[in-house]
Amino acid sequence: MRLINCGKIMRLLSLPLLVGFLGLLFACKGGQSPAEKVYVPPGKLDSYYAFLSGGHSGQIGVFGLPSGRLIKMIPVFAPDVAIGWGIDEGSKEIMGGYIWGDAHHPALSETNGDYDGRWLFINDTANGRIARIDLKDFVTKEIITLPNVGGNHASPFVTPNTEYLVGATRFSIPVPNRDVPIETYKENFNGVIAFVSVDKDTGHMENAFQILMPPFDYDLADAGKRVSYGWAFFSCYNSEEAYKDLEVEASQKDRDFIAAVNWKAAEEAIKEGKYKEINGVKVIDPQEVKGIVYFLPTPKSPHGSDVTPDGKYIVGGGKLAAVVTVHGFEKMQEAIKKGDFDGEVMGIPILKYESVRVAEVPVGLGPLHTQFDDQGYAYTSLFVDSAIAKWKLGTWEVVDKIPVYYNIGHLAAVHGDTVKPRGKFVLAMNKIAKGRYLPVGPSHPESAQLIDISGKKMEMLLDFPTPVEPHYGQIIDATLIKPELVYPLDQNKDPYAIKSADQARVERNGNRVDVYMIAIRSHFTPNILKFEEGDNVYFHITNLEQDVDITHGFGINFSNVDMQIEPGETKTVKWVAEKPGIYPFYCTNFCSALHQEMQGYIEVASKGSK
Ligand SMILES: [Cu+2]
Repeated sequence: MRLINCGKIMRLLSLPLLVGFLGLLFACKGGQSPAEKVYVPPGKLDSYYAFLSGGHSGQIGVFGLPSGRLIKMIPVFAPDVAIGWGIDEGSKEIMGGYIWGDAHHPALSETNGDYDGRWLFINDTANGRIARIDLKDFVTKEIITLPNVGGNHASPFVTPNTEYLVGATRFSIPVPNRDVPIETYKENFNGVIAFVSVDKDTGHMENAFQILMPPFDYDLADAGKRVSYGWAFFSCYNSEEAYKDLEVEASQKDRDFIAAVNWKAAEEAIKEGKYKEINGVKVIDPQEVKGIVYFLPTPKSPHGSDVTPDGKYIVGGGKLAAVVTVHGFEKMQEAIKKGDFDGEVMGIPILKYESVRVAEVPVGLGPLHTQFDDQGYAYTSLFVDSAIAKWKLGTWEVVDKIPVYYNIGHLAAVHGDTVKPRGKFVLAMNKIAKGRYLPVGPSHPESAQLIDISGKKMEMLLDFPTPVEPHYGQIIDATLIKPELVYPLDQNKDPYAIKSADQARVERNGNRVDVYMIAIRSHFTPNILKFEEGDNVYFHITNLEQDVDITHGFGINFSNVDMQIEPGETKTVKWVAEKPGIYPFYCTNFCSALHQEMQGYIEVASKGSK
């Protein structure tokens, strides 16, 4: 008996002892366990927003950090039937006829080189576009096409006061595009570097100017900041100018380039009329206008082109190299002044490698992208090594390395590409997540890993799956974003808005029928509608609610019509009365205890029967 009692006591004691021991261990290590560092208790909010691109889903994922919780998918280039993105007339017009886009690089707007929480921009690599999302309501407001840009990849990185977003060609094409033999690639194809201006009050985007470039593949970019303000830096590969079998043919040379563009000088050239217009855009030809662009030789097929927070250095990540190359902005200026060139391509001087290079940092294999913290350290993703290297700016020594799982592409630190990085965390965006999550068939999710960078050694905290495909991310302090939680009804300026049930009505003009409808818990007015076969019906629905989170939906049976209408918002959707019959419609977004009763009927009479 005594023995059994003893065993029981030991077992009862062992768990608290173990917990106590582990607690002591973490306390000695400086406080919290990884779980505690990412735990956000029920009812509490995350401290950071992470915006991760959704790749060829054409969307953007909004995650909370440090928890890694997915909060929202923002539809941008692709339809979203829940919200009605691509279904209602307004969003259809913004999407411009395409139903897909390849969303790669989210870029937050900046003021004085730091994120200001106003807008989020993202490129479409496939169809040469940039979209603007307003962070007041996390809705895509505008999509602009960049003419002459074949595959807009190095985009839309912002200049320090969001004067411009940049764009650049990944797949060179003839400019203007025309039918020429592909074999005449070197003679007839061009890259283009594009600058899109952003209105500082409205965010409205316009094609400002472009620079004609050799037919290389332009990859990523970063704007100069502080001392290098007025410049932008674009990595490019395929300086071999190959048009087939790129895997081999575009990997021949030891060095490709980072193109340094003096956008202030380009602005002057435009003012002086030194451009020709191609497809409605002012295009500068560097063979005719000197001093706008220079090439910095960079090994080897560089991907990342990242400017340090002080603006003094440009870090090139040569994805087939074992080092990152650090160029000095000051050295570059001196070399330009001295004419320290090593030939030229298409009128663009190539600066001597030794004259611009400050350091080669042996970070490891396959360096892609570099971010920065608030302590003078840089963090470089290593695709081949599946790791992140931490290294010191100035001494150029590698001080730490952490494995990630695996094949990391990009990484994002908190305000990690601004003049004021916040440190805290770096997020690894990994391309392949074999076996990392519960299996769901052959298509695996991608994977993000959150790493604590506040200490001397990096510490892995958390894995979470991400939708297709987080090429690139931005992490911003949550206090800088203050979204509107309802649209004030009294400020609703939609031409089809109505502000009360008495204004609800049906107006007919030939076979066009306009229905002015309201939605409020838990009914639509009107909710019995009669049309004739062949009528084109435009439903203009205003959600009269002013309470937070009382969104209504509007879906019509036997059709492709569904959309959400937010409190205080008006949306228009077109529906064609194609076939006689009865068509129920209903609220698709749960709104109240009587949500199920929020419905109506449409009667369509056969043509000429009434
Ligand atoms: Cu409802």
